[in-house]
Formats: sequence, structure tokens, C-alpha cells
Amino acid sequence: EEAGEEEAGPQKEVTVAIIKPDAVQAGHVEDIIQRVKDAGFEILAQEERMLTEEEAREFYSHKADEEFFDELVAFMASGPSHVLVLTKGDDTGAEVIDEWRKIIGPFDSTVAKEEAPDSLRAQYGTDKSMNALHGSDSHEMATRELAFFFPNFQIPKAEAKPAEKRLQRT
Ligand code: IDP
Repeated sequence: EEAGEEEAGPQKEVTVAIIKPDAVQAGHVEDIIQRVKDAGFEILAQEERMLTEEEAREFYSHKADEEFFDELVAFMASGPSHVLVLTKGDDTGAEVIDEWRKIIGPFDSTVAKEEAPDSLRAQYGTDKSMNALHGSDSHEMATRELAFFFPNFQIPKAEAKPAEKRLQRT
């Protein structure tokens, strides 16, 4: 019965984080993953992934009208990225999307260095193009990006922990 209850529950919120080619190339993957863990995120899946230009164009298709689109595609296809699926280790993980966006900081690393010096983009990025990190900006984008990188990934259920606690109390 307990197992059945768990399967019926909502899924955890997840976000897709990318350590972009500039930061992978510079050898920052291990340090960034340590920061991810120290900040209380749980890594549910990760993979080094070299995007082709075609894949980069698809991943950023919602940016196709921007004047920087070609530059963005070339950058994202310039070397391997390190892709991570993150949640928060507790309960539903509901805040994971906003919390990850907050920790990476403003998209322009030159702005991040002034306004959020502790942020990952301040510490590992260069400018508004080579900004070291990506984070999904909404639940819809996280769902889309998860399907793009990990089409078979099963998102864990949210209330496994409360169920455990209930069992412990009896
Ligand atoms: P986000 O990554 O914080 O969501 P977006 O505005 O969605 O920021 O832009 C996507 C990515 O496009 C940025 O992370 C950055 O790498 C790149 N980008 C954004 N604006 C510019 C620009 O003005 N010049 C070059 N690259 C840009």
C-alpha cells in the first residue's frame, strides 16, 4: 500500500544545468560540481555532451531571431558541455529552478562580477556570450530541456521522504 501511494504522487521539480564549453575547456567541471553539492542540490543525472551545430540550433531555437544566435550556436558547439539534471535534496524540490538561476547569477558575466561576485557566472564566466553556465528558466523549459538531453529519464516522485517518516513513526 505504501509503495502504491508513492507512485501516485507528483514528480519532483527538476532543472537542467549546463556547464558550457568555455568552463569545461578551462577545467572548471569538478569545482563547479562541488559548488552544486555544497549549495544543497542533488544531481539526478549527468553527462558530458558535445553538441553539434544542428543540436545547438535546436536547443536554442527560441533564440533564433536574436542577432547573437549564430555566435551562440557556434559557442555551444565549440567543445563538450557537461549537462546535469538537478533537484533539491528535500521534499518536492519546488524551488530548484529559481534557486539554480539565482546561484548562477546574471547572464552577463561582466555584470555578474559587479552585482553578484559570489555567483558562478561571476567566478567562471567571461562576458555575455561565454558565461559558463546555463539553467532552465521555467518548468516548461526544464521539461523540454530534460527531454532533449535525457529522453528516457524518469523524474522521481516527490513524497518518498514523507512516506518514510510516516513509516518510522508507527
Ligand atoms: P540565460 O542563459 O540567462 O537564460 P538568455 O537571454 O536566454 O540567457 O540567453 C541565452 C544565452 O545566449 C546566454 O546564456 C548567452 O550565452 C547567450 N547570449 C545572450 N545574450 C547575448 C548577447 O548579447 N551576445 C552574445 N551571446 C548572448
